[in-house]
Amino acid sequence: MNIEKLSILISLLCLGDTVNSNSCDRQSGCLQTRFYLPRKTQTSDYIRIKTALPELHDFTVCTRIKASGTNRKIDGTVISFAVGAKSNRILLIADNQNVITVNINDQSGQVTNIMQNGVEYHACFTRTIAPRSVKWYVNGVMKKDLTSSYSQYEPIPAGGVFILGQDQDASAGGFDSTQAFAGEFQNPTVWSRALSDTEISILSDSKCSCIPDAVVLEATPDAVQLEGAAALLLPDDCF
Ligand SMILES: [Ca+2]
Repeated sequence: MNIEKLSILISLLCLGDTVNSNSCDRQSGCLQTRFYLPRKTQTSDYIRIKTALPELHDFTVCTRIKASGTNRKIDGTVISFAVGAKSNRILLIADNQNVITVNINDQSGQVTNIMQNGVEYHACFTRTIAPRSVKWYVNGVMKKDLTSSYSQYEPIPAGGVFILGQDQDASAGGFDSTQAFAGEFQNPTVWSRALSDTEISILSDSKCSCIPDAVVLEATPDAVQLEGAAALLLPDDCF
């Protein structure tokens, strides 16, 4: 383990509380959350996170996903964030041709999909405006630099509708059953800054690790609206 990683881990230890072993869970950004969408081709099933996001310049989006589709690779919409008339402000979607698209402000970057159905992955992407950068990570490792895929790096406006499991073609609607996602999400989180490679590696290494600095969206029970057959599951044990 390198020194930077060790120092971040030490700063995140939940010291000083011997009464409640779950004290870390109450810290912003540390709650373990887990959701399940059972059906692949239903537009009625999704998870909406009602938190109003601030205007985003730099940001990071991470989630654990374990898809239960029938293709070899995962397909469907992981995250869809619409603001106003633009429904692809932030969109993470896998198609059935082994391509994952990372849409930011209606512009798309594409990566080859290495994520198989039935296997759990930690997936993240980061965006910074100055310098311009978009990076795609799987299981704590940067897999593709998507910076040149985007010709404009404008802020993402505040507000919006954040949904897991369906692709919005209109605000909170316009879903397409072929773009639905079936499977599990854990710890979906948005930060208003780009996490470092080391921080993303720490998040991937353990479900119970957390990077609370600059969290602007997380799936706390009060923020989550379950639609259709979407279900809240008990979190996995930490590893
Ligand atoms: Ca669509």
